Amino acid sequence: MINAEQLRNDFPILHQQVNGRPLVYLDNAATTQKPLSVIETLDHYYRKDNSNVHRGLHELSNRATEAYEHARRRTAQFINAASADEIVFTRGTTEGINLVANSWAFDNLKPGDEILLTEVEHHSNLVPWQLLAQRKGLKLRFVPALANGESLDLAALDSLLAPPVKLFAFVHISNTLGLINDAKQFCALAKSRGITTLIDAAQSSGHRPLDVRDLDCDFLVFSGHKMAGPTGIGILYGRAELLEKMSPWHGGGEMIAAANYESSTYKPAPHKFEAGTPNIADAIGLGAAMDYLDKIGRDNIAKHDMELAAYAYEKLSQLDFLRILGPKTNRAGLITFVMDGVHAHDVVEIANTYGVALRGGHHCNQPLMKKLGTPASARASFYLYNTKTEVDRLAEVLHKIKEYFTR
Ligand code: C6P
Repeated sequence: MINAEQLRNDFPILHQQVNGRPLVYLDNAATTQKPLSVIETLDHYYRKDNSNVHRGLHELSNRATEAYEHARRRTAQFINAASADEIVFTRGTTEGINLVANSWAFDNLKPGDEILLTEVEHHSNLVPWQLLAQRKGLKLRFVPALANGESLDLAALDSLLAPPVKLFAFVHISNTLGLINDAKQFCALAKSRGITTLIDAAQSSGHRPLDVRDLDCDFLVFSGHKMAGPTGIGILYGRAELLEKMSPWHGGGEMIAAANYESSTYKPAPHKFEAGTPNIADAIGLGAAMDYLDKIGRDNIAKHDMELAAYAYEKLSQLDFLRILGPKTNRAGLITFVMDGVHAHDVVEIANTYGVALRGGHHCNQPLMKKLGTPASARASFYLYNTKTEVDRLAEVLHKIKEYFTR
């Protein structure tokens, strides 16, 4: 099991006071903090190896290229992809989804085709499909969320997963509800009906084991910064047969085999999707984050997250002035709530005066918030360095906030 108190020593940022109190960082679904090993990897890269990749014939360029390609192989191993050629470096989850929309989906979907999403998607797994639907005459359909966001309507999913749906793109773990979708079952069902799948793993990649061959998905995307890695780097996994046939999305240097004035030919995947100088340092930093997480064990991280979430649910459900959104059990490491008569932004601002970092707003889930009948909510999200004592602090602070507003 995880010793969170001990792991906190790996995260220098946690050891500070905010507004005169020890920082309680509970905004991990937005971005996690970075361990020393990641910070030192970035520092080492810029001090010793910094150079451009894939072009130089000099020592530093060779080192940078080797470290960058090592990070790609490390990622393949991290998610059990069949080959490093199935790993495309992106800026993050959002860019990965836009790449699939503008390449695979643009090329393969025709007017009248449908894309199935769910009602709990983050805007980054909604807006790219809306943009594409407008350009191509496609229709979007949605698997409904059941009352209070406790689950998806699985019976509806079964009937919606049928022609003319060509793509099912869904979130693995909801960033607002803590709802965990059975991604393996969803992919199996889609595959049995000839439907391509994309998993948004932004909230799961650093929190539990991920095995793309076991999930049997076609595409999977995630962001480095939500899993102890740097910002500005993310991963698109694509099944080799699909990536090989896909057109490039961005054009430029690095991705061509040969260029002429009229037309060009492209390198094979994944390089044809990485136009321009890539984010070399942060890809290498992401590899270091994967090493860090695997040293702890992603099974252990998942258990720790879920234990904290269950503890927080139990504590916060005793506060009769809160409405908690999402499932009662089997909840991923976050808890989102609405306080009677107090706007979520006020909750977050006052919590900050006690050193507690929460997130408030619509969490880039505006349609879901509207469906749940609230414009905004406050969220506490956990990671491997959070403790039950911090959850206790959160509960105390919520009490104080309620008292303040009822005075
Ligand atoms: N959610 C949150 O506070 P990017 O910004 O590309 O790294 O990740 C986008 C994204 C996609 N899917 C899910 C499920 C997500 O949670 C996020 C990011 C953050 O909840 C920022 S809005």
